[in-house]
Amino acid sequence: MKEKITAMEQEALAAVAACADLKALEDMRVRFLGRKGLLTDILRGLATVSAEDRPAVGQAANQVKETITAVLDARKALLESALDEKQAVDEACDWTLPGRRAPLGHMHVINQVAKEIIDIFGQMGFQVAQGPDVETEYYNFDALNTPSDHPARDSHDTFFVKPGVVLRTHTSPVQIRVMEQAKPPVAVIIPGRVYRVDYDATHSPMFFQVEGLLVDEGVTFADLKGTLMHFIHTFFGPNTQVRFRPHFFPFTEPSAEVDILWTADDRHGGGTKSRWLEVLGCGMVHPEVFRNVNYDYEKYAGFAFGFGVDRMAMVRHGISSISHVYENDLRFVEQF
Ligand code: 2U9
Repeated sequence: MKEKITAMEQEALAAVAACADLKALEDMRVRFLGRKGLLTDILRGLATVSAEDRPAVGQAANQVKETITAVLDARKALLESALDEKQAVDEACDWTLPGRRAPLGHMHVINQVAKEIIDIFGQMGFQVAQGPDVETEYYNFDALNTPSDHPARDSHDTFFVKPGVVLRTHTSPVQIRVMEQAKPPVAVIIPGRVYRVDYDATHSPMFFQVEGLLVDEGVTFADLKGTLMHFIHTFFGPNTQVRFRPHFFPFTEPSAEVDILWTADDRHGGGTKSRWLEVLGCGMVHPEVFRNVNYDYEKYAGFAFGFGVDRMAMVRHGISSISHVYENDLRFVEQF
């Protein structure tokens, strides 16, 4: 009898441990402890045990009942907590929700406009050239016929890295480098960052410029005018009115500034207003500049021009403050 009880205990412990879910566990409870279960069978057989042995056998049977009840309860708690965990995970995630798309970036408005400008001049045969942002005073000023007492050289206008070395204030030093390397004909366009000690609604200490240079035999101011008119009419529209105003630059002679008649969008219903806006500077390359790069100024002539890409972008898109352009607030940047 006692052996039967021990065998059943062993069987029950193994069976309970193997239960993978609550249903299987309940089946085992019925099988071992139920009214028609194995333990009940054993207790019925108690009547055949001698009166002498009966207390010990009965006690063993009770002991086994307690043991099996305990392992059933423990197993039940374990299976229930695993179930809770799975349910919690299932509820925390709504697997039916649509996925979130990663935001896609795009070219910054300044790069968009710079690319557009480069493409227009590229169509006319200009090649892109580039050079260093940190320049010597020679390339930034001297070679460009800028007198040593010119106000632009002042530390109030130019960032000095150390004596004789500056952050370039225009991309013009690149044209000097190009002419040192190549003989005419030369037709280059130079996009790049430039730096000036200047900071207000329309000026940023760092901004983007595009400059151009064309040198060949027999180049005249008419070539300059035709090239820039074509650019302006392509960039701002074919009916844009243009005027050339005499100006002064140390590196060009004669020099001019170019204005366009700009009609702002009538966003506030107050009627449209047109006004002249300065958009670029230009001129015929100064003979002194040619002398500095060993170009024969009796044989060759050239024109040059320059403008701020930021300014072009601001006019085109009606941007009121240049700081918007460089703060990279996504609410602004995403509009273009
Ligand atoms: C060489 C010879 C001549 C480049 C030129 C301008 C006129 C000009 C300014 C416009 C607004 C720069 O962005 S801005 O501040 N530039 O007006 N730039 S002619 O002339 C050169 C360049 C290189 C060798």
